[in-house]
Amino acid sequence: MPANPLLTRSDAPRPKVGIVHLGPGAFFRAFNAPYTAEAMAKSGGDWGILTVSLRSADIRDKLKPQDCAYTAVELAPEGAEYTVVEAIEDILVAPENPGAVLDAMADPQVKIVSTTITEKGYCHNPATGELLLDHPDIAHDLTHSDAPKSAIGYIVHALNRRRLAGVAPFTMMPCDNLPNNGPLTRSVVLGFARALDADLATWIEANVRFPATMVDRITPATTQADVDALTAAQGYIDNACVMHEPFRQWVIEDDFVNGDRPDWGGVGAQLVRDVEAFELMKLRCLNGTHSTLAYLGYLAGYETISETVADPAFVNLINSLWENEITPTVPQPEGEDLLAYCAALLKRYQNPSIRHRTWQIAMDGSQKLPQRLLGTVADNLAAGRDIPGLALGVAGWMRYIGGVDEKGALIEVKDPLSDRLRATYDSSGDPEEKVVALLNIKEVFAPDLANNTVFRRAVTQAFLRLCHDGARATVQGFS
Ligand code: CS2
Repeated sequence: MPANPLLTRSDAPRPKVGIVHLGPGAFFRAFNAPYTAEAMAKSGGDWGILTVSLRSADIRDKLKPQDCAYTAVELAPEGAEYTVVEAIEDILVAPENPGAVLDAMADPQVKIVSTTITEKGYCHNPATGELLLDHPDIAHDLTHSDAPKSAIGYIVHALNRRRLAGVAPFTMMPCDNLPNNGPLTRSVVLGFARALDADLATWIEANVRFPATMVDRITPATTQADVDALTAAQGYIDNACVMHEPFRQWVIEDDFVNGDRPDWGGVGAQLVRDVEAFELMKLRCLNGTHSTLAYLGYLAGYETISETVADPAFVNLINSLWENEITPTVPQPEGEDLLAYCAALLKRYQNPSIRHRTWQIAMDGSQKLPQRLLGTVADNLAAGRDIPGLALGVAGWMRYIGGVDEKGALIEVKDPLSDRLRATYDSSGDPEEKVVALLNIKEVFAPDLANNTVFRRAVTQAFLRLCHDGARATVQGFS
């Protein structure tokens, strides 16, 4: 049998590059790039994307042989749909050629820089949102303007090049799951700029736009089995393919330098004045229950989200979370119905075609918990409401980062603070002491929350049940 050919790009006309996107991961290729490809197909414009990997050459090595074309595979319960996406014009690996990245970001033709760099990519304190000036990459980038390591370093040094060249700035559009991601990005960018050059900071403050966004599409990591299944279905090899659910929602604050942006609104994105209510809804209703299912589901022995919600006890837990602890803290965004939104979330989680690993969602919990669970906790405590489900989710994270599962097997805990978390867990004595020690980690728990007796007691009781009865029995006993 002849070997299957590699995916080849069509001979469609190539637009100029108008967007530099930092973070070429699966979510960007399942979400941002398809929206932009559709917007160009509908309304034209030079919105070709140059994407940049800040670390690894892996995705570059998969995309370049295909001339940056790839397949987005939509996995619905009833079957798969395949779309070849051709919005990426080129890809760079920043450590190989930082100058080329800075040149591209400083090019007047580039109007937007966007990011999917995960929560940890902003080099901020998750509990306070402040830039970590002592972060090794930030410290490096403040004295290496020609070869940054961090996204923030690239953004500020590129803006400085535009300022010095008399070129208008780009719009800085974050697309990560962070609360008020526009203002947060503005805060860390200005924090870096002020440490570098006061005049630059003043220029950025006056001229750069940081539109907030809410992004939503469940996109599990691509496996070799996914690549092989695509080859079997389509007859070509595509090592850069991505798998995603049918649902997508993009809410964008319509605030761009000179109004320059693709016609995303023409292909389903919502351009609004204020994204905050949509962000809160999504971060708390989706990501909050996602993380709760991830930690407790993993400990209960479930590999994926769909397997976890096949257990009625876990469905009971997240329904109780939505009804009693999450939606009471979420103002209903314009045009949304929160109860319908949560019911739709459960259907999305139950999609058997989406193999979204609990282990993948469990990553980087120290960067995720504040906006996914702890803000919700704080709002409930302030309103005098109990938080049994949220406390169980936090306790599940604490048990998970202990690094040993309920069968005694090691858990590969991926987190920027993993060493410190594990050391804190191991060096503290009995379960009550472990909870207190972990609550004292200020990058995750703001002191006033860590010292709240209602919260501390609820997390301790949940943690003790997890340690004594295990996750499955604890969730089954939840009411
Ligand atoms: C997930 C998110 O991995 C995770 O932390 O909770 O990636 C989630 O799938 C997306 O936010 C859905 O839009």
